[in-house]
Amino acid sequence: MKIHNQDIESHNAPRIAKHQRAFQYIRSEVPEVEAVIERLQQFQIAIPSWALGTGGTRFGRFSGKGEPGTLEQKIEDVGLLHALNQSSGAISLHIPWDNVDDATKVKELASSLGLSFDAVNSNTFQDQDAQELSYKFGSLHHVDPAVRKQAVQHNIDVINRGIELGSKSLTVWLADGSSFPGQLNFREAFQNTLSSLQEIYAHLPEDWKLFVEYKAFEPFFYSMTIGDWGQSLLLANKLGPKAYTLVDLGHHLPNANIEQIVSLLLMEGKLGGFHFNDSKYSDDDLTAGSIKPYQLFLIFNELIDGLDHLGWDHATGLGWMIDASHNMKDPLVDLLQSVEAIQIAYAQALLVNRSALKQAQAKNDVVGAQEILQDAFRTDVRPIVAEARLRSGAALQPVRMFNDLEIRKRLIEERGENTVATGL
Ligand SMILES: [Mn+2]
Repeated sequence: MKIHNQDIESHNAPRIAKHQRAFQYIRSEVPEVEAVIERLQQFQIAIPSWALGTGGTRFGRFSGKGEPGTLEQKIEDVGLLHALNQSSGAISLHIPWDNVDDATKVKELASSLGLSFDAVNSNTFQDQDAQELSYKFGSLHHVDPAVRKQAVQHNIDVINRGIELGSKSLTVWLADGSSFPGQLNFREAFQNTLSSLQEIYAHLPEDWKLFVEYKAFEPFFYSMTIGDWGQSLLLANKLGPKAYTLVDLGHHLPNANIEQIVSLLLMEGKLGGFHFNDSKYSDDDLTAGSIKPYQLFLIFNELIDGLDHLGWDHATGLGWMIDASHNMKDPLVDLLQSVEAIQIAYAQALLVNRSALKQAQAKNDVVGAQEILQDAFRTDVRPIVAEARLRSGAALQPVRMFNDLEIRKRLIEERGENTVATGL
């Protein structure tokens, strides 16, 4: 199915007067509102292809209906999100879950929906049917050079696929680690990983980036070979200028100060990619902003400060992506909620009075500094975010429009009840 401009207009028309009242008020309160709207319109958040179907847990998967069964249908789903919010203008593919048979056709479909291809993701955390050697004991860090070679070749194949699609980055997340003391020699595992990544790095085109993602635990419980930002940064520094650390919000131990990590990675010019989700305990992969919205705001506060310090563009300086798993809600609705939560946190962080904050810090004015941050966080910026959507030709209330148009019902009619999206 497709959403037409006329659908958007019919949704917006009865809501416009109420929106204008709310927007007029916030405009009178926030002098920089036009600059914030412009930033919001430019800010696009990539949607991962694996988040469009129902995710499972270790205990089961309760499949949704009308899931996208093919890559084309996944692209169409992201097209629906983008039509509703005009802020989801990119899709991130996962190889081999997404089989690209005809790159030209796939590219044409994406661009007809206003979408580009974000980072491509390799997968050496599962064994595939036709695969010769197993990744049970790891991939790029494996003790057997033949397994490492196979995993390196897979990443090179993914880069080549990405080149055909117009991607500009490769994300490597490794499930390499150990579950019992003594299982691994840490130093050798790290050095094997480094030399494997060096081979992959050598195949990166000039204008590409390599994102090294880390994760504190899972699937292994004693050690992860790239377990934290220090290990990722060490690899990125040794690899060279095209390699960066990728921060996934769910990949830290509980209560880690992620905003400080972000700040220091940007200080080094080594933060490259960002995965949004939220969690109560660890890698819960919940809707962005659903559990700790203040943390999300504080992270954006540091992202903006760091990006501005480097002179990097907010929209293009980092690869922004949602990395979540939806096993309770309709995945498309969950993604709409995540995008909106990210935009709200970003808009609030744009409102922080940075010169006043600097002055407060210079005077050790602890109360003043806290007040400045909380004043921005407690500003209801939803009418600003809605105005940005309105000006971009999107829906004033994307979730409401999704429900009113009965989009899921129509997708089930098109695709049937039993389609299952590839992924976890
Ligand atoms: Mn991730």
